[in-house]
Amino acid sequence: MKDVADKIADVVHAGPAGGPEEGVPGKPAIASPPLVEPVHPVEPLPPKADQSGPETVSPTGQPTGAEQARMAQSGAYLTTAQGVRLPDTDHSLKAGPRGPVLLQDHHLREKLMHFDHERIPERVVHARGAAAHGVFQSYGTAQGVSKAAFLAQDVETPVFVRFSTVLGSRGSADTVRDTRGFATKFYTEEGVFDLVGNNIPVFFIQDAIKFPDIIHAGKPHPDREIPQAQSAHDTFWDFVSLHTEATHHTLWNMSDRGIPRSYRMMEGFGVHTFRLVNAEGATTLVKFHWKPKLGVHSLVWEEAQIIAGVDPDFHRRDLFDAIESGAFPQWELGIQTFPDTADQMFEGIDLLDPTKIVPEELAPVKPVGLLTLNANPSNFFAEAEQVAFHTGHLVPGIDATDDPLLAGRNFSYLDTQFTRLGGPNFPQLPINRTHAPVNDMLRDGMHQTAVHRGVAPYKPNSLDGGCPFFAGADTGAFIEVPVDVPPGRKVREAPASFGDHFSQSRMFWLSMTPVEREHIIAAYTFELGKCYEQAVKERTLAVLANIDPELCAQVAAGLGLPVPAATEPLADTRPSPALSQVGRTWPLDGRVIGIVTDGAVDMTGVREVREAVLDAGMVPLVVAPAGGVLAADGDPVTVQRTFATARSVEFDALVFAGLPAAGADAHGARDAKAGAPAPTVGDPRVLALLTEAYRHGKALAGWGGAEALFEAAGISAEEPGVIVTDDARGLPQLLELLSAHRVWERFPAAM
Ligand code: HDD
Repeated sequence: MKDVADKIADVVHAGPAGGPEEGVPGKPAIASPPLVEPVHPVEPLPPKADQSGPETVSPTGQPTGAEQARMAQSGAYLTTAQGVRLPDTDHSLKAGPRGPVLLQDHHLREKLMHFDHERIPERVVHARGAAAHGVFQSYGTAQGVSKAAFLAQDVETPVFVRFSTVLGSRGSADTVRDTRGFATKFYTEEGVFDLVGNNIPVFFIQDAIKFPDIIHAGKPHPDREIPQAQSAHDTFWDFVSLHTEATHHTLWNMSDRGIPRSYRMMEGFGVHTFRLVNAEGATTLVKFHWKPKLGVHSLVWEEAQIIAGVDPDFHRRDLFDAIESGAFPQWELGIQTFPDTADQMFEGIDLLDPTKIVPEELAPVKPVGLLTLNANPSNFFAEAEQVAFHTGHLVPGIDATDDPLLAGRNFSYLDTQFTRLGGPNFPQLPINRTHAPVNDMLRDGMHQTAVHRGVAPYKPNSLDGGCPFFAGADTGAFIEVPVDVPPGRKVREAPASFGDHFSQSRMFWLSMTPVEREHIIAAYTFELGKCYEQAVKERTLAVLANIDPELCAQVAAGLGLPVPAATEPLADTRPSPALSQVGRTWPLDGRVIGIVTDGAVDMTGVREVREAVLDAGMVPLVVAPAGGVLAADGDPVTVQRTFATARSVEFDALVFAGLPAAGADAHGARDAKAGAPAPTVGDPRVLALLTEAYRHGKALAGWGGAEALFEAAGISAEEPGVIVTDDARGLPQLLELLSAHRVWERFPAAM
């Protein structure tokens, strides 16, 4: 593990202060271009990346593999789109150096034309995201319930996963309070299967016809187009307080789940109930879960807000760095299974209602395979932007149910790609292309890149010898499972069971530990505190009264409003402990430890801590008064952050490594010789690091002047989560603290 963590330390930046190690390892240095191109360059060798193999063409006539790569980029000369070599791209063609630009400059025209059209519409929701390639290794444990080939024992399936926020635009911050998307494309041997889920197991609405309403309410106000990527505004709360089936999802958003620590530390849920079909044709209802190996962890709200400013790409960077360094994130895919009964209920829970979960205590999640993300996109646009997910992309053995939300999604995802990707041929884009042979009889259309053969793209035909042929009835997809459709009349109504909007909200609330409840109260108080409309706040309080009187009273107190009475009797429900994120311990891989040093006093101690952090599979970042390499006494230590560039939110714990005790030159005094800020405990930036980390429940350790520093910040060395030692030996205790994610005892002081 040390190697991996060591690499993360390098990738997680040399950072702005970086010394000689700056840059991303593994990436060759890019030499500055010569000012004058040689007149007769030797014929260039093929690009290094070119893995020339046999020229292959897919069944739809599209080039694949090396041929596909060659189409994107080949040769060493700059050319036009038509492949004509160019001697100059810096000057437009003019009638003399000071003369007018000539219309005949095709290169100018083509270059600007293409640039002018570089952008495509961003996704109408989930526009902001990050993605990675990986592999899914099945355990075979789902074989009894599904005949899907990728779920058979020990099958390896390539995957592409895109994580996202929902509300913000493409350039918005990662750490906003929002639901996160967790969409997985499995390139199975039987065709593409997309599991298009979220990090929250329920949804705001029960019927897809309400999707435009909830999204219009959550997006910025139509007049001012603010706020960006936020739910803390009137239109959102107006809608969810009037439309109480959104209560459960909203409560999850207001909990710590709305601000994940990392994409790597999020659960994922398929949300809907799906139907599995096994080789014998027997059916089972199922809910899909992704369980992260690193556990489920969150930011605290102040941290999330600060990060949105200091590193808006926090989650994107975290995913990229982890994968780049070899610390591949992993999730187990799990299933909860339920008998496929006529009423599609389980223990009184309506399985077709996407605002409901089935507690894991009632139906355990059985692991069926392991997802490992092991490669970053090589081109963000081509892959993360052009990937097109669809809940209707199903393979034999997995089928949809009559969940009305799912039915609408199956319609909507196909539709949205026409606008976003410009026509019906988006499945031909490399990232969307199935790894199974395609012979679909779909023809022509905008951006058709395949050169189809044959003369009879219809069935039945004799002119192409009847080709393509049908799959056997037991092997093909979209063979309808012969389940009964309940008799009824055409109505615009929901079943009575969909009318229960509060019982599971109460279950979620009761399942939270005290510190998680405090966070929820603080979140509602913050969000509603940002609203202007009194009626909206009051109506939301009335909703909260139906979840829990304490929750309602506390939020009302924060808003300075009276506490309304509940309009419904409180649900008699039991908690589901599996919903809480607090109380367990987790692996430490990839955690980031800041080692704050003055660069002089105890470099041996700094080295020891750094080594120990690496040994534990974590990432040490050395924070010093100025950048460069510290080599006072022996092996050099590279500085990754300076007092000017470090911010506490980047670290999971801080070690104050032998800083000198408070001295005469406190508060920004300067070391005359080095010209660097004096590294005393009085430096306000060090104090800010410490106090923020403390407020956010992070473990703190140190020796030397650390105790004095803690005292200066009003932190007693006796408090939980504070370790003061004589030298660098306090680390084992620190690791123990870290495995619980935060020093939970420190809340509610921190929010
Ligand atoms: Fe959706 C994107 C997840 C309901 C319509 N959705 C989108 C993405 C995720 C989800 C993860 C991003 C995919 C990507 O990374 O490209 N959506 C969900 C979940 C839902 C849900 C878990 C409820 C259980 N969605 C939902 C409904 C509708 C849509 C009810 C419309 C009726 N969703 C879309 C969309 C998007 C989309 C407009 C935007 C971009 C895209 O599809 O490709 O069609």
